[in-house]
Amino acid sequence: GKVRAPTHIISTISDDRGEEPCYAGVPMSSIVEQGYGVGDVISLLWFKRSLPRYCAHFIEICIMLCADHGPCVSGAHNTIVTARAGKDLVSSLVSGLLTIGPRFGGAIDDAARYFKDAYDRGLTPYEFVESMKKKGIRVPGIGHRIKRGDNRDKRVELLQRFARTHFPSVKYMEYAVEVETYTLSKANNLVLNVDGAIGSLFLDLLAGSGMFNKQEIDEIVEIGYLNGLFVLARSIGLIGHTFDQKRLKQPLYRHPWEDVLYTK
Ligand code: Q5B
Repeated sequence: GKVRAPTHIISTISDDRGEEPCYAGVPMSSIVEQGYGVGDVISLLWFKRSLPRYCAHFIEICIMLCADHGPCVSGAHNTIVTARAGKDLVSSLVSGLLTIGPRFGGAIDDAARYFKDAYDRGLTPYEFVESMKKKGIRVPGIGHRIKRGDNRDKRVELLQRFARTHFPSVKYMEYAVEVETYTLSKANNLVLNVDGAIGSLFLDLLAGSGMFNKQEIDEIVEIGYLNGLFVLARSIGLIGHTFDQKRLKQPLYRHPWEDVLYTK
């Protein structure tokens, strides 16, 4: 019989060999003609399955909410400086993307990991936060540079409102809110931030949609899919900042001496 030469790559999410590309087995004509959205495409290519409409809609809301947060945040700042140095679109984009990490935008996976572990082990918010403090770890998903207890992040409220209306259960998000109540009693800047809201709500999506078994949920949380939402979303804004600087013909950026403390 025929002997198949060993392959060098295994791929399970898409197939371009036929008349039309397929994402997780769904042909492009169905995706276009049946009105799939970006959330559905992410469901197919990241989770390898079609998710219920409210899940795909939630993913789309995350993408829209995180697409940009002004020129002053780390990512946009890097992108603007790079574009003004005359670099191309991809260089400007990746220089912004490279700032995404544990402090800025890339705390979603760790928020999901720590909130899940704490909730599943039945820790009270006090026990959770104080155990993190003892270990010298900042609670991922908590804290913001400009948002405060008396100036909450509207994006978080919008995500919470959507989930309370459409999700079968929001137990992880409610736990994150209890954690926030405790952290806010310690300091006014320790709000539940957009990373923490997405991290906790995605746990609710995974646990409540009936589309994932326990092993799959653990694998998604362990691998860390969720920072991908911020990376994907913020790319939209960073590309916009690149075009903006080019359109405005902005010169090379040089930081003003007055804003640097030169000291020995
Ligand atoms: N403290 C976000 O810090 C920030 C604490 C904490 C316990 C915490 C900080 C943090 C976890 C990572 C996280 C996502 C670095 C943020 C985002 C997207 C964005 C961005 C934008 C967008 C801010 C003051 C005192 C200190 C600290 C204590 C702070 N956070 N304790 N757990 N989580 N959070 N990142 O303001 O006693 O004085 O030493 O790392 O979730 O990135 O818009 O900008 O869309 O672009 O620099 O929204 O919270 O505060 O460092 O001066 O700390 O609070 O230990 O205590 P700050 P610091 P003490 S959303």
